Amino acid sequence: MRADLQLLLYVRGDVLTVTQRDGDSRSWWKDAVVYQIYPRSFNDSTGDGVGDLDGIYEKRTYLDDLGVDAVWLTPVYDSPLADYGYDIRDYRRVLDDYGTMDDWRRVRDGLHERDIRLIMDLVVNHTSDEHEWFQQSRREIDPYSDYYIWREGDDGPPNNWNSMFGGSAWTYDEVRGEYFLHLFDRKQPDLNWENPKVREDIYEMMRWWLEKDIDGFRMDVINLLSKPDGLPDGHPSTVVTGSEHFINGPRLEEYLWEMHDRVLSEYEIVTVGEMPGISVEDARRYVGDDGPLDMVFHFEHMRLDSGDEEDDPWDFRNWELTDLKETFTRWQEGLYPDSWNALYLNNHDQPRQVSRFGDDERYREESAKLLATFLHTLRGTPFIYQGEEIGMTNVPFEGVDDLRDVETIRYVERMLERDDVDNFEDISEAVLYGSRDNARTPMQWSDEDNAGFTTGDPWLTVNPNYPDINVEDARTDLNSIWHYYRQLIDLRADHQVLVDGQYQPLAVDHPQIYAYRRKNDDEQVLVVLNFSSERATFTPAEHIDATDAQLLVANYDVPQSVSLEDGLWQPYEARVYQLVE
Ligand code: TEU
Repeated sequence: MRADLQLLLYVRGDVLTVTQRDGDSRSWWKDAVVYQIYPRSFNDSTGDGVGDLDGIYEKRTYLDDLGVDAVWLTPVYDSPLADYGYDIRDYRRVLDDYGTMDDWRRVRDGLHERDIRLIMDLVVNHTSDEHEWFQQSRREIDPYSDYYIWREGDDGPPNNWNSMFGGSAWTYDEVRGEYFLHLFDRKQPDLNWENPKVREDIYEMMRWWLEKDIDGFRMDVINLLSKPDGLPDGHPSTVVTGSEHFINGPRLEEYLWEMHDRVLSEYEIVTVGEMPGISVEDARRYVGDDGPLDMVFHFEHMRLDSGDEEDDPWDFRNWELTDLKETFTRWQEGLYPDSWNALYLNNHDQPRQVSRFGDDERYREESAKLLATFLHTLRGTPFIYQGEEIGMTNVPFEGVDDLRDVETIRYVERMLERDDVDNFEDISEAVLYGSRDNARTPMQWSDEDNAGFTTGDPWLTVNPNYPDINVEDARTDLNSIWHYYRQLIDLRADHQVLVDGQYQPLAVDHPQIYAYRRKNDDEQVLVVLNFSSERATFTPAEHIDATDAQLLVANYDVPQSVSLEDGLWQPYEARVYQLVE
């Protein structure tokens, strides 16, 4: 809906409030909790083993019951599925596997009727090589000849850039007799944003969706759009060679402002930029009250467990709590007060959060709740990834045949070419930990066959732990992770300080406890999280006066009378207190 038609008029008693996007510090998306749906694995309504739009429609009440305010739908567009939808063949069509545009409209309306907004994925750094533009471009048919980044290369690829999925970022196209750039898979050629016609076509496509009354865009790798003149070689020792040139490239800010002025500013929507490799300083230029976009997904906490091996992106090590604190603190402080964080601990590209930052065995329930407490008590907008609300875990895939994700498969292929790797077993530990497929196995609805996701053969194996971890059980058990998420969503709605209060870290050097205070003019809240499987001691009194603190939420059964001064914290214990001044 056009912003100028949508000056929202609320009549509350005799008070008339007018809210508008610009200059409105209380935008809806700041108060929102967003739920991310990976449609292929959410719910299959037809029995073909693949999730679909009708499947999402069937679960609209589920989303409402959980209490989320918006859904981010990862790509449902027509695609040959080389990267499961991040390779778009037709921007204005949904994938046949998922249904029709009418099914999409039903999902939208089903959500809107329940006051749940719909955020669509915008993938405009690249298209599929099966997109009509690329098909014309490789044949040098105008106006599409320069829609992609083509270069001659008699002696091999035009520069040393790597793809984010490993290997050269260039592939030779027999039809055109030139190389094209692809920062992701070879089936995902990068669009040439230097070409004003490309930009105009993209803006038109965005308007087409916005006129369908969607509520926002999550913008895929939006900080990779601009590539520098001359495409200079990258420093060979960077993790992804060339990334210093294509991350936040020279014209990025200009493109984002153009997109803002020509399209986004016309609508009452939210925009979330996914920005790999972004620093907090750079993020401030792109998101916030004075930036072209509203909020940012950064990746710094996703790298805390990365090892030092430059030629192995999945060289993992243990992450340290002090690093986690340092990273979150830098982003919490760095985006205060004018910019806004998109908060997440996992998504469709990352391992399951309870397996990565918690303990997915002995303390699965406790640590899943602790992570949930963390997510909902930071400044920013929490994003819940499907299955997180029941504590879904990483998956014991049995071999390469179980895997579907292009990044994982390319990684396995590359590693097997190395002399020091003989077979899959040599790298299975890293793959089982890091593969994106961990997050993509079907949603576990019940203990029925295939976790109630499908009556057919699921496209990706179901995690064998579904008889114990599923929505049906979680909803029956009032102490479950699911009910805890509901509680946290309500808590955030009731305490404005949790949304936008200032963040102040406490006890920064404590090796087990992550504690912080949130504060605004009216309220103060104390959050204490024991991020370890051992008991811990921590007395807030050393830092703040907690004498009359009121317990708001806890993941252990603690009586209200337990004094904070006892200072003893159980494994993965999380408590949130309201401080009385
Ligand atoms: O992801 C961007 C991205 O940086 C990923 O490559 C991520 O770092 C990696 O997968 C971690 O293992 C976005 C989408 O979310 C992802 O699904 C797509 O594959 C990618 O862009 C290309 O569109």
